[in-house]
Amino acid sequence: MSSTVAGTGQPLDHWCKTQGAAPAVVDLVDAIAGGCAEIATLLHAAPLRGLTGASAEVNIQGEVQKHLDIMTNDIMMRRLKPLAAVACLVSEEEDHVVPGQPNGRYCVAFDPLDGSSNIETNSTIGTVFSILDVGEGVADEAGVLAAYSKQVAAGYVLYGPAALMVINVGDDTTMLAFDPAGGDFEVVQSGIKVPADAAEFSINMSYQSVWHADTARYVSECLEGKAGPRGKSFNMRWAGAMVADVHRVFVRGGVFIYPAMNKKGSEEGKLRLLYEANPMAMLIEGAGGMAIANATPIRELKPNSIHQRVPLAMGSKNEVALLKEYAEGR
Ligand code: AHM
Ligand code: MG
Repeated sequence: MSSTVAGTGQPLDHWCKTQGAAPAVVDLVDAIAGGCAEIATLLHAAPLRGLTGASAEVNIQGEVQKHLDIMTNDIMMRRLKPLAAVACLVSEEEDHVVPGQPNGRYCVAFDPLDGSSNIETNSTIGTVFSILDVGEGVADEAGVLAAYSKQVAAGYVLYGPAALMVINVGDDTTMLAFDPAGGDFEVVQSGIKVPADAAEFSINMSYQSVWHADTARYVSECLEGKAGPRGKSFNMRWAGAMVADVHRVFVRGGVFIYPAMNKKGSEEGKLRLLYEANPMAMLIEGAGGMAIANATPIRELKPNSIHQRVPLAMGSKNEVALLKEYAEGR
């Protein structure tokens, strides 16, 4: 008996409509999907075109940009900026809010290429996005930050052996796969549910010496296995790209952690609230999981800048609840 789940053939825009997304949001999602399809093609050709290395540019966060960081950002900007519904854009690769159209009402915040240190090893990378209803004509940082609770859609596209999209437009978290022949994403699994319990965690263990006590306690109890307080064995995985690590959580449960650390520059972890943590949090919550920054739900955090970093733990509800309990005692 095969455990393969075939696609339903339902295209992305049709699925968005069945979820009750506003027509303008469907248009935005469609444009994002088009951009991601273009990025998937670009990534396939990148080694042949000598595009897997670093550029001479550094972004506002002091990170050296890869050629592909810049090119994928250009693709998303080119696709989104002219759309009537776009009030403004926020990108990991842009220092400031980028204005869209005067009557646009939405801000699309995105990381065009997440996990870009995986580029040179030909490992999984992705694009992450969040759509905020900022109100007509809002194109400044204060306006974007004020709309933090008006998130109408979120998703990511993972460029692995297949290009997969996981998306939520206000209801179900659903997975779609890109069909290169048809040029569209089609539903492969709707209404994803992250199991409440799991026995797999994902954290970069090399930072152990600078973890806070609550993170160290959670991980060491997992490592103690059956004989320890958790009474079961845990597996560990770290892909080095959040999209890949969180995708695994959607497929088989688990917890993904990028914590606050006792290390200069990592006091608030690494991942950015607006275009990395928030979109993943909407997806995880839509699938019945939990997403926290220390002990606070990610989606309740009021951002103070567009590139703000947050500590992050997300995934199976009971695992994240335990991390929250430990963080409360910090
Ligand atoms: P990026 O957006 O610059 O690629 O950074 C984000 C990535 C995440 O995808 C991943 O989880 C993390 O950085 C890995 O960081 P580290 O190398 O510290 O483990
Ligand atoms: Mg990133």
